[in-house]
Amino acid sequence: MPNFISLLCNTLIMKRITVFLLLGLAGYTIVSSCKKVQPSAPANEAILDGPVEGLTPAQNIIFLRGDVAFNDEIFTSETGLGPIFVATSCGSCHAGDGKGHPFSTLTRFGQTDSTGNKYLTKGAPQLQHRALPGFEPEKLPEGATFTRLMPPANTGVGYLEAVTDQDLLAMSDPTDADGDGISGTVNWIPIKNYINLQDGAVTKNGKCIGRFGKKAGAYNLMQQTASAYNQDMGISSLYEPIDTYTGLEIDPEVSTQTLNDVVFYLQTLKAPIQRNPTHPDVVAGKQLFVQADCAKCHKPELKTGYSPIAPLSYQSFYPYTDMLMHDMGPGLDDGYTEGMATTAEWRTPALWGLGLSKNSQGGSYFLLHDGRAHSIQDAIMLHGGEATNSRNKYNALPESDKKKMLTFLESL
Ligand code: HEC
Ligand code: HEC
Ligand SMILES: [Ca+2]
Ligand SMILES: [Ca+2]
Ligand SMILES: [Ca+2]
Repeated sequence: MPNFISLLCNTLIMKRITVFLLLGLAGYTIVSSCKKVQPSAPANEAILDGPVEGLTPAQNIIFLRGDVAFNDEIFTSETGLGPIFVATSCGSCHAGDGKGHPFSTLTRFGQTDSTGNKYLTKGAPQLQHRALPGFEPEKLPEGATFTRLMPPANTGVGYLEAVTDQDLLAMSDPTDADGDGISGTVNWIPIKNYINLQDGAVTKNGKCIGRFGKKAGAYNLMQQTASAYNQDMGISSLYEPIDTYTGLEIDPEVSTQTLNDVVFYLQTLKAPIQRNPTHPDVVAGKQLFVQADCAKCHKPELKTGYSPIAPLSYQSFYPYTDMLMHDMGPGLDDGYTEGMATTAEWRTPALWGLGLSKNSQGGSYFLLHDGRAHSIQDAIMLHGGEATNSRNKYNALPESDKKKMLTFLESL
């Protein structure tokens, strides 16, 4: 066992060094804390990556394989990259499994008419702005609306995947029946043939409930992963076999085994751990957060249903999201639709890990879907639409209470 832990710690150290070289900050402290605590687990609440507790030794090995594929495998033309692409590895956008940086955003474009996204023949929805030598990268077509998406953190996504459809539907209130001005909805997306629907999944006219991505456009982590390989790196798989350049089906450039390993890795990434949860300002700040109706969308506690991975099965966890889409008003409307999601609708992001997010963002915050908010307070003040009342409640607080709420949010 100690051998395994030092292997794990070494892997983490290697990865930290990559992040360190990449963004310059935070990496070193984490590397040194990892050294200090060897051979026991690395300083858990200061970092976002690392597995959930309770995996079997065999599962830990799959986790490590997935970790290497996610963070260390950099694609080249020899291994199938492109010919058009956005980035060369998952980890280059999701460094240390934390949020991305403005350098690693991706662009989606095109507005909808009666035929769907009217720029589909021009490469919509995702822009591949890089290309191998000899190939033409894509350009934004004139007149197309577009959005720049900041890579989200990936920690704890296995818990979010294991929430039941019934629970999501129970939280949604599409017609605002309770009259509180908040009407979270689910995004119904077409069922892909390779998607394993969860036990008791709710479907409607060949559609299932999306839950990953900024507009809840992907059903589960396999769909998110297979489409990221395909759309972000130009890597085909058994599940997403279409070459993004020619539009033709090609042989897999990544194995199904690797897809499974990466999905398992994502599923078993631990949930971020709150720091200083009992500090009086944190406790008071959480109360203010609830009083300002933030918790109506950023739900503090959710539960998982059955999961074949024992540590994820029937668990309470604390993500601060309802995983539903909300109309956030004209300020956050960027004219881009996705599935049933309208231009101003965004899925409530989880707030767990918020205080740690700047560590992977070069020391500054880049919040909201496109990273436009440079502090937690800026992010709150840009809430509109269904969150207008809640924002106004925050804004009406005395400075000392605002500070307590921000201290609470930083602790997440
Ligand atoms: C070019 C940068 C980039 C690359 C490369 C990339 N991602 Fe992402 N990732 C994003 C962005 C941006 C989003 C939000 C996408 C959306 O809204 O649909 C995202 C979303 C996700 C999510 C959903 C998280 C959530 O909370 O909804 C997962 C999981 C994920 N990526 C995994 C991967 C994996 C696995 C790979 C490699 C196969 C990968 N990503 C490669 C940028 C990237
Ligand atoms: C109506 C639902 C709703 C309410 C109420 C709400 N939020 Fe949000 N919140 C969202 C959505 C949706 C986003 C993402 C918007 C985007 O990306 O453009 C968001 C984003 C955020 C972010 C940025 C997170 C990130 O990772 O980028 C923070 C911080 C935040 N909210 C805090 C709060 C606080 C504090 C309150 C109460 C004052 C609050 N929210 C009330 C739905 C809501
Ligand atoms: Ca390819
Ligand atoms: Ca494209
Ligand atoms: Ca309501």
